Amino acid sequence: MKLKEDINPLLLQVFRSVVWVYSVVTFLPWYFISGAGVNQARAKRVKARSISGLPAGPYRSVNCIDRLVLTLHQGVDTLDKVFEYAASHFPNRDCLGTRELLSEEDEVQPNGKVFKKVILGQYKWLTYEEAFNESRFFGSGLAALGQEPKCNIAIFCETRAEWIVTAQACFMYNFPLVTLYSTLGGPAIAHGLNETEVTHIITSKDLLQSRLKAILLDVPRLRHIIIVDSKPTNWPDMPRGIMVNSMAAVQEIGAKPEHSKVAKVRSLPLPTDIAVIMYTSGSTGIPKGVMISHSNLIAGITGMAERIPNLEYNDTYIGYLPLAHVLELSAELVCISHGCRIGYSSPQTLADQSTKIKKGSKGDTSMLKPTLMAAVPEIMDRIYKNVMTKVDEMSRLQRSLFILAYNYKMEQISKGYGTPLCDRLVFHKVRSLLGGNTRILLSGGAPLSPATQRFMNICFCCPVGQGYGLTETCGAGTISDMWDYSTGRVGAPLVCSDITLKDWEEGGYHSTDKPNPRGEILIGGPNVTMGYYKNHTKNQDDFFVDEKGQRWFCTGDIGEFHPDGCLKIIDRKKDLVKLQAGEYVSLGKVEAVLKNCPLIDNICAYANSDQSYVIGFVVPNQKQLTTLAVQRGVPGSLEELCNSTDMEFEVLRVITEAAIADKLERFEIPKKIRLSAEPWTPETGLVTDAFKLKRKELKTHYQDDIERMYGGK
Ligand SMILES: *[C@@H]1O[C@H](CO)[C@@H](O)[C@H](O)[C@H]1NC(C)=O
Ligand SMILES: *[C@@H]1O[C@H](CO)[C@@H](O)[C@H](O)[C@H]1NC(C)=O
Ligand SMILES: *[C@@H]1O[C@H](CO)[C@@H](O)[C@H](O)[C@H]1NC(C)=O
Ligand SMILES: *[C@@H]1O[C@H](CO)[C@@H](O)[C@H](O)[C@H]1NC(C)=O
Ligand SMILES: *[C@@H]1O[C@H](CO)[C@@H](O)[C@H](O)[C@H]1NC(C)=O
Ligand SMILES: CC(=O)N[C@H]1CO[C@H](CO)[C@@H](O)[C@@H]1O
Repeated sequence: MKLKEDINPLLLQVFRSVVWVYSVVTFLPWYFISGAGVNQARAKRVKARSISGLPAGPYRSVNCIDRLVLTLHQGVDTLDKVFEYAASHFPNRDCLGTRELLSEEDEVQPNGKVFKKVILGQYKWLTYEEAFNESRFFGSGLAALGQEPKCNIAIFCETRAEWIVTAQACFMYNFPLVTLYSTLGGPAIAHGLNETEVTHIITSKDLLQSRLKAILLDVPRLRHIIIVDSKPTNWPDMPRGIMVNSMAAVQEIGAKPEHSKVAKVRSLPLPTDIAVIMYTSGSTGIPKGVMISHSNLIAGITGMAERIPNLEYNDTYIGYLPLAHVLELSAELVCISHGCRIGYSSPQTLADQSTKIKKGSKGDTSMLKPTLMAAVPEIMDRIYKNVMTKVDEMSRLQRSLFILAYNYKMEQISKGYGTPLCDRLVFHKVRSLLGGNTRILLSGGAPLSPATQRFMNICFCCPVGQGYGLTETCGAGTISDMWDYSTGRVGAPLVCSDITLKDWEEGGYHSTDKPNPRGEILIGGPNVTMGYYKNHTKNQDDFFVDEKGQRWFCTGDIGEFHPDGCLKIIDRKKDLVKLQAGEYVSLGKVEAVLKNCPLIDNICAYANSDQSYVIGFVVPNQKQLTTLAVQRGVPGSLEELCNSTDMEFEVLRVITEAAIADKLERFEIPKKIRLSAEPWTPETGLVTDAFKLKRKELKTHYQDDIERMYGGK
């Protein structure tokens, strides 16, 4: 996708000449130094092959065609050994970093709302040895408080250094760690804590007060609450004698000689023991706990690490996604296994412009200058839209230059070339948004739109990898090759997993399809988890063991394998609806196409099988909608615009044009829509933490509108 703009022909001429002269002068030496030819070959090479020779697979990475790779370092087969390995190899290197809070203030906005703003100081680091000791003492302290090996323990906490210290303590002492997202609803959290029968929970002061306190009565077995960020204080109003301790106090207990002696005889975990029970919100129903063993996680991080070239102890990773998400947990464990630094952050303090950072002070990326970063598409989309707004505000000349450079670089990238001049002059400023040192960006959790992926690739001057994996497969599945500049694909299988396509008759996907084999994605290998906690029925539906003893998970996603062994996600089984006239509509496909439309921030397509057409709920892009309204002479606030039938008609017209241009079938195009002024966030309960649509909740939320759009009202 190109950025479009009427550009002054003279300027175009000047730009072309400058670039031409520069290219001629530098091309030959540069071609040999940068190895553009090699880059191109590397991008196009075959990355995975079907090991059976059949189009359905199993497909396996060419880097491990004989057998899957299970461990990172010889003999390191449990997570406590991974940390021990790192602590003995990199004892004095920085491990976990947290910024000091210098001051905090409430800032009143012009509209009367109050925002909390913070000024943060330098990163303060724990070395590997210090972090290891802290974990050891914390584990032995928990044991002294009555926590038994192989009995579950819960963590309900924001992403921060103490989270990883806790996790490592639990790995060492073989306490299976139950993780819960902080955005899950009260009943879902109570369900998880009650189902896993935990007696101890690690949390933060904030979450205890705002979320946990209200549900304590529904978790009858809970006895101990450990707060990571509080001085030892009294918590008088706890029900039925629940004990509250600070993490520091528990570590002090654990450091006492009589307790650390117990530590010597701790029961060591086996590779098959459960390391984590991870509750995933899922897009339907109650959350499910996925049982992940030590060997699962180790296979997963082995696969992930293989896709990050030159991963070294001198890399810096910025941790800010929820650690209760398998992508973030695996990424941080990968970093620890290689001795990298992890600096902690949060979505509200990430950049200088972030909402909680006081104007004029530095955001976390500026301070940390990370080299590695993971992101979910939602965050990348936000950056994309921010930068584009900035570009719109530039002077005409600056804007034209930016767009010229952008389109020029896109052309060069697709040929395997770099554009050092444009990088230095034009994209330098955008790149500094993330600190200026990023060498790899990894996106996972949901599909990243090709436009955003290309944009990040061009503006941040580093490869943008896309991964595909689920909690059930321990995050492992595929990650795209860093040299691969194509978009819209999720890459080849990791070295720890095999991927097979299974025919799906109703959806019309077969491994014999031309030009590429298609079908439901099954992921197999040592990374595939032990299944759902206490749900035998669902385990039998979703998991199976093949005749060779390999375990498989049926993902419900539909994929297609390209000739170079890369996978493209094209559909989802659950999202298929049969219309009244018998046509099948894939809601996911319709949404994926329409989301590329700049007017649309988010869309949920909906169809009833007893109706003949598709409808949609749309979150329009505020800026674009306002512009469109001005053009059409429709007055009103954002909410009024969203309620106006005139605007509904206008947006529908734009959507229909985009859909036809992208070759959707006539019956796939929404015939009616409902515009929503409120964006969908995990807090509204309409999308999951990974920003996947929760169709059931959306349906309930828009019930009245559905009836109206289908002519009931
Ligand atoms: C960590 O603990 C070991 C053994 O208790 C001790 O020798 C070492 O000095 C400690 N290291 C740090 C950095 O506190
Ligand atoms: C907690 O779990 C027990 C069974 O383990 C069940 O009987 C009880 O209803 C559950 N309580 C809540 C509040 O979910
Ligand atoms: C880390 O060190 C290696 C060599 O030791 C070097 O090639 C690499 O560029 C360094 N990476 C960073 C991010 O500084
Ligand atoms: C098992 O999972 C299925 C599907 O999500 C759900 O309907 C059922 O209630 C679950 N059973 C238990 C015991 O949690
Ligand atoms: C827009 O419509 C919604 C739902 O129909 C209603 O609750 C809201 O008050 C309306 N807002 C305006 C500004 O008309
Ligand atoms: C839980 C699980 O599936 N574990 C398997 C992991 O892989 C090894 C080797 O393939 C198997 O022996 C385990 O049973």
